[in-house]
Amino acid sequence: MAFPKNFLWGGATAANQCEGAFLDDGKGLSVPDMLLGGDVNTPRTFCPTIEKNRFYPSHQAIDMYHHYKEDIALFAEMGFKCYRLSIAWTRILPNGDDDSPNEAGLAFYEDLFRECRKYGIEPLVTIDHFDTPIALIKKYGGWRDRRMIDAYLKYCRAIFTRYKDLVKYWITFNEINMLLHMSFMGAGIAFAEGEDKEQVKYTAAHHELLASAKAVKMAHEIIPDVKVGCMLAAGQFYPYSCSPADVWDSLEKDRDNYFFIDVQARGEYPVWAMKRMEKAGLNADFSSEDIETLKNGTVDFVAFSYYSSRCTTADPEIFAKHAKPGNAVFRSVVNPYLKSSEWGWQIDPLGLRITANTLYDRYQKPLFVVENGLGANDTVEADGKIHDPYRIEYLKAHLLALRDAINEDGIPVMGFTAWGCIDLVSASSGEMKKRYGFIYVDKDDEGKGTLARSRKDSFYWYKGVIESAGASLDEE
Ligand code: BGP
Repeated sequence: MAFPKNFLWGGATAANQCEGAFLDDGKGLSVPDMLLGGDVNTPRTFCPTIEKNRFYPSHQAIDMYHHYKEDIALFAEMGFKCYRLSIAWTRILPNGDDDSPNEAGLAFYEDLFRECRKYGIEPLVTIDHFDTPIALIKKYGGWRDRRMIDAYLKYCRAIFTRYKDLVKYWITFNEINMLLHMSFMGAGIAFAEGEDKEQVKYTAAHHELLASAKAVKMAHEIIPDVKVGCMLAAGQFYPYSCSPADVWDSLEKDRDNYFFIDVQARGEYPVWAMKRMEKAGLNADFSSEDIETLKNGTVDFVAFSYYSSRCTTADPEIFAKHAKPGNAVFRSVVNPYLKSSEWGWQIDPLGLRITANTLYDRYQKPLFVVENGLGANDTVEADGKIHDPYRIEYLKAHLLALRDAINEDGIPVMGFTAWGCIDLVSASSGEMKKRYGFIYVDKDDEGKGTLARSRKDSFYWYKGVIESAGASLDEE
């Protein structure tokens, strides 16, 4: 059984994880430029000034800034119909809110989009992928300040106007719900001592939701036939047991994340969120104008990343006993029914079908799987080959589950872009060795390597999947 005819098969990357060239052609600094590397147990640390002799993984990354033609040619060889990438806000507006955009930055992406189109590859562009400009953090303290909305819209206007004939698919914020879990990476927010964190987070969330709604409206005014989506870091919370308290706990944890998409897809805050905020004494600084803005800026599709399901319990003792080790972003307990990756991410293909069904039941908008994949250590053999059956196995199982969601459950899914289709810097750990790619990049965690690209076994496998519209998944 095949996937739909116009299914957008492809891969996904983010500017700060692959481009490098962090100061070239007038680019300004953004959050990832100041992050040092970590590892599976150690979160990345922010370094407020750039210091010599320290290694910043994103400064060179895989230098896609200078390799994009070669990389897009490889994507085309695999048969990509779509390439999800992000624009670096500070290549366009180096200070985040400059009055006129930086022509060199605009020209870079224009060339890149033309290169995609040359091969019939549809660009899908994330406007802000964990990329808050440092200048705006200094000026406003990140998204806690309402003036961020105008800065973001200035940036949107510049890119919508310039690329209106080249880009028809957009996502306003990468994994918007990450703001609650990684506030600095997600929204440029550092907390002062004793500050009410919840108040700051929900204020920032309100600002991002308004910015997103206004951007959706603006895109529809400027770009003919445009489709604009929101994006969730998805993965259903399962109750650790069938105790009602665990079920309630999982429902509440899911709501924390769905909250954002509830607003972006339906145009209003859900009742439970209003109640919860009222009880917590949180003030979202609503005006009737805000209410109108949210109503008029609902998205055309719901995009999501899916790596794993999550698991939770209301019992603090059980939680402590089974808590996931490492620096997991979502606090979760280990699900005893699932295996884990080398980085402790649990592998649950059926969870993708469950998540897709839940999202569609909730929103009735077309879905787009814009990230999925396995981060793993790869070995280059003496003959230069890279055998990665584990990656193929992971992706195959997830694509089969997605195909069931489409063909068995009837859910409209626009496409699938595998995360890190070319090896890149890990967002959570800054490592290179946590590789997701079909294309191997010769670069290590100390920054050494030739940057040469080579095809892994999964490269040929994915090419076959796309060529057969998914029919090859039925082969042994
Ligand atoms: C998502 C981010 C990506 C990406 C991916 C994998 O949260 O949108 O930027 O990196 O996760 O995570 P990691 O790189 O930490 O393995």
